[in-house]
This record gives sequence, C-alpha cells and structure tokens, in this order.
Amino acid sequence: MKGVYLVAVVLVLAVNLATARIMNKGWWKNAVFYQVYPRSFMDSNGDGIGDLKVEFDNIVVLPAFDYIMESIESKLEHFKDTGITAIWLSPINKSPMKDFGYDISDFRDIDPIFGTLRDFEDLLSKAHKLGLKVILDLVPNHTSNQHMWFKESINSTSEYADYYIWQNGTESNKPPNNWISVFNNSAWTYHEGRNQYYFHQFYAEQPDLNYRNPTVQQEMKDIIGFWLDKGIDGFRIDAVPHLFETDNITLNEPKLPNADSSLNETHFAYYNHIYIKDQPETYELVQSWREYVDHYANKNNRDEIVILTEAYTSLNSTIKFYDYGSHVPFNFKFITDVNARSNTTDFANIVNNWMKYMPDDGIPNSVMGNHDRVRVGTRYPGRADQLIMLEMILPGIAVTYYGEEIGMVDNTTLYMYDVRDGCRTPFQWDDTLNGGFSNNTNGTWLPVHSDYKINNLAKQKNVSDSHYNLYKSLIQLRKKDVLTKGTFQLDTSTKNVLFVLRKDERTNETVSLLLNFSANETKVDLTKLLPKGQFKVLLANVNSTLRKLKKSESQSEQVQKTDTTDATTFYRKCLKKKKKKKRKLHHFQPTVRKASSTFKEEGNSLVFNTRVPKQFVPAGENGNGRAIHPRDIIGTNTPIQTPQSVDANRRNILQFSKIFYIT
Ligand SMILES: [Ca+2]
Ligand SMILES: [Ca+2]
Repeated sequence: MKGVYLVAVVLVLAVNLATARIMNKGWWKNAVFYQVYPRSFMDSNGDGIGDLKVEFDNIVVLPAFDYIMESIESKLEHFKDTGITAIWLSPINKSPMKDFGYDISDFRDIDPIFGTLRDFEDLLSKAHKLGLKVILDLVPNHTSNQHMWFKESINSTSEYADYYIWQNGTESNKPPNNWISVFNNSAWTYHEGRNQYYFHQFYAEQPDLNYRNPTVQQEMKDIIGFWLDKGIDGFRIDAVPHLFETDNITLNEPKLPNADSSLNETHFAYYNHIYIKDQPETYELVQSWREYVDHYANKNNRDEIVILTEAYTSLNSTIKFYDYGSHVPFNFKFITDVNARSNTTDFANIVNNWMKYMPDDGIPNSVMGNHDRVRVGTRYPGRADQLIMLEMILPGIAVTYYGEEIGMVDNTTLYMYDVRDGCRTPFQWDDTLNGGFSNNTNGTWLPVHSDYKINNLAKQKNVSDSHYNLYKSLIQLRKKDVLTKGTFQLDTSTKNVLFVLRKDERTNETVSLLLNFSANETKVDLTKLLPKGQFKVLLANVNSTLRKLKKSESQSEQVQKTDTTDATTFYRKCLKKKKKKKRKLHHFQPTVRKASSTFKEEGNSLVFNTRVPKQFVPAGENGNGRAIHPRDIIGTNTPIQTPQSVDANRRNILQFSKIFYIT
C-alpha cells in the first residue's frame, strides 16, 4: 500500500509541475499603457469628480435614465477603439485625499468618491472582456496618517508601534536630523501622542512605512495578493527610490555642491540625498515583489503580472531596477533631461544612453507626461505630436498620460489645491457642458480647460487631421512586425533633424521617422539614411502641409503609373515633359506644390524637402518654449521588388513610385 501512495503523490506533483506556469509572457513588451487620473476622467454622478461607476442604488435616478451613467467603465470602449493595451489607474483606494489618493487610509477598499469594490470588479471584468489589461497604482512608501496602522502606531506599545519610522528629537527639541521632505521643509513631524517625531518623505499626512520591519513587508505582499485575487494585471509602483532610508539616523545629508543659489536648507533640492534615496535595500524590496507576483502568476496560471516602477533618479539608479524585478522602469528622461530648447543630439543621447546601459533582455520605454509634470503639449508648445510620434516609433513601451491623445495642454494659471493642478484638468470629451466630463452645473473639481470647445475628442474623431487620429494611426502602425521586432538606429547628421530608423531584418521593411527640430524648412537627404526602395509617407503631424496631399492622392496614383525607374530619373523626365507637354506634367506638379514639398536633384541624391506653414508657427506660448512648429513625418520603405532592374550607379537613390497617405 505504501508504494501505491508514493506513486500517487509523485503523479500529483508531476501534474502540478506540468500545468502551473506563467501565461502570455511578455504581453507588455510593445504595449501602450494609458494613465487614467480617475478624478478627471469621467464623472458619472454629477458631483464634479471623476469616478469608476457609482452604484445605481447610491444616486436618485430612475432606471430610464440609466444611460447617463458614464464613468471610466463606460469609456472602456474608447481605449479599445484607440488600440490601448492596458490602462493604469492612479490610486482609487480609500483616502482623505490630501494628496488626491496618494495618501491611502485603506489599501483594500475603494474611495467612495470613485465608487465601490463592486464597481471596480465590474470595470475589471468588462475591461478583460474587451481584451484590455488593468494596472493599479501601488503606493507602498507611506500611508495616510488616517490609516488604522498609523493611528495604532501612536501607541508605542501597540503591535503597530514599529510600522512607521519614529525617532526622538534632539535635546533642543529639534527634528532628529536634517532630512528634508520631497515637498520641502523637514521630513520629520512631531507627534504629541507618542512624544516622538515620525518620518515622511512627502506630506506630513503621509508617514513613511518602516520596511525594516518584516511584518510591514508581509503586509504589503498581502495587499498585492488582495488585488491580484481581484484579477488585476500588474502594478505601477509609486515613489520607489524613497522606500528605504539609511538605518543610521545620526547621519545628516550633505549639501549638493552645485545647488541652485536660490535654494536653502529647507529645500529638498538643496541636498544630495545619499541617505534617504536609492538605498540598496530598496532594490531588494522591489525584487521581492517581483518574485511574489511571478510566483502568484505561476501558481494560478495567470498572464504575466507586470511591474512598472516610478523612480525619478539618475540613469544608473533607474536602469538598475531592470535587474531587480521591474519590467518597466519608467524612462522619465524625456521629461526631466530635455526641453523645448534641446537639440537633436540631446534627444539622441537620451535614447542611446538608455539603450547602452539597459540589460540585454530589457525592454525600453518612453514616458512623455504624467500627473506630476507639465503636459507634453505645454512643455513643447505646438510640438506635442512630435514627442508622441517619437515615443511611438522608438522600440518598446509607450506610456500615455490621459489627454495626450488629443493634445491637451495645461491650464498654466490654475492653482486651487496643488502646483500640479494645471496638468490634471478634466478630460475633454466634447464641446458640451464641462467638456462632457460632468453634468454638474456648479462646475467640476478642477475647471475644464477653456479650450475644450475647440479641442475635444468628439471633434477630433471627426477630423482626419487631428491629434487623436494621428495617435490612433501610430498605435496601429506599432503593431507591424517592423516596429515590434525591428532593429533600431538613430541619425542626427542632418542639422536639426532627428532621424529614427526601424528595420525588419527578415523582410528589409523599414519605418523611419523624421523630426524637424528647427523652425525652418529643412532639407533631408533620404538617400543617405534609407535603404533603397519605394518610399511612401505614412503619417504626418497635425497641420502638416504633407497631409494636404491627401486630396491629390489620385494624382499620385497617376505618378505611380508613370514612374518605373528611380526618383531622379523620374524627376528629369518631368522636367523634360514640362517643356514639351504641360498637360501631362500637371499630374505631378500640383501634387508637389500642394504638399509644399519639393524633390530636388543634388548630385546623386534625392532631397526630401518640406516647407513650414507659416500661419501655424506659434509665438512660444507660456513663455517656456521657442516659436516652433513641427513638420514631422513618418515614412515607410518597402524593399524593391526587382532589385536587378536598378541601375548600379543609382543604388543610393530611392525609387519614387507612389505617395500614400493615411490619416
Ligand atoms: Ca463623481
Ligand atoms: Ca520610505
């Protein structure tokens, strides 16, 4: 009998080993993650604050009016239509909202402002049916001072006494050391109840958890497990570099040698944070969470659970998270290290440095904005499309902050609660009351940006030349093999032009992006940049004169029939024909003129030349950007079908057979 039992046990083990595995590994590798700031996305109950979906029982409304119930859940189709892979919700947990959800008083519940757990489960279920992944914000560094743990922790004999970082003050009743909060002033706040100071990297209402206490580490794992049990697909982890502090409280932080002269001892940016940021234990903690989610996915046969990490820190310290479990260490360098005055080399350096230091098996990512930073359309006046096109064509993951898809800009004069209010205004759905965000006639928690009548999703959906349709087309384009698997190369040899080339080595198909950083017409010699083949324009930024060519597409078709050789030969033919047969040439010339583009012969080169539409050059609004207008295009190059027909002397010359437009 004993032998029989043993066989049974071995069999069961074998079955478990065979079935338990992480499913759909790498689903996130070319994903577009879309950050929803729930307060500003969609308001279903008319209180002026965005929500998930308020339970029917909670509001006084007849069933017949059910259709007015709009919320994030009701807008899931928007994400699906747009081609988004995953939505990331900024915190929806119960919170006193001192930091609008980043101060959590109950990690296992939804704040009533946003709805209920049931609402969230409905949203998740509907999202999954639509094939959308849902990522939640995990805020592990601190809790609200209203959290039960903190309230209990005030009692130094409580089992929660060491959940936070408590210290005695100095003999002269000063904070234990000179550590400064990210929001400036001392990171220590005195609490009468315990007659001690507690540490907080952010607001005083956000006491830091003590991760040197193993029980706290287990608590956070249990919270992660709670949400994984609900079925979520991953976490964006907040404020990661601040998780650990040195355990030697006597150490004061040194002043930064190059601190700005306008700063003093009360400013966070005054110090070199060698003791309260980027500590080695922080990386080990993130690694432990990765192990936890991998184990969970493996045990439950779940799709891979993705971890995205928010870390504003040095390149090295950011990249290091790849080695410690983060699938997506956010690349904020496009936000922090470049601005509207940066040149193509500055941008190229960001991309190249990331690629250089990233581990071989890492996946790059690009972030152009979020709820803490001025919107990309405001940081780069008139050039939002340029940055979005860049992040979409670069390899890896793109992260979109809500509103970027319609070119929303900051309300730069807004300051009601927080310096960050300007980038948090409600999503502009249409030109109705409150931009379609809320039906509250008394206004919304933050006012909708005043440009909503002319800049909104409904309008942009109906206009082919719109930020939204460009964004949507970019996402479609990203799904091509050449962008999901293709190689990548940057070129800055043309002054003021950043050239990105992606190439599918198996098919030789390429997609290239040309970003003109200058305010002037710029010539680009594509023959030096692109392999030979047929060149066609796929996409151009909003208001680009290239887009106007769409109207003459039929004429372009005519060109295609005429041309069977290469562009230079073709251009020569046109010049000859111009003298003899004006009528026939008409098919070519107006196309060029309407595009404000010219093909000029210079030696053996084909020069692609775009012209600036002067009327669209903005005057450097908000004073933080130069007057500039992007003329950015994305072209694709398909291999020549019959290469033997190409003249050997013309190998560097692109065949021009068709101009094609997608809007
Ligand atoms: Ca609401
Ligand atoms: Ca901390």
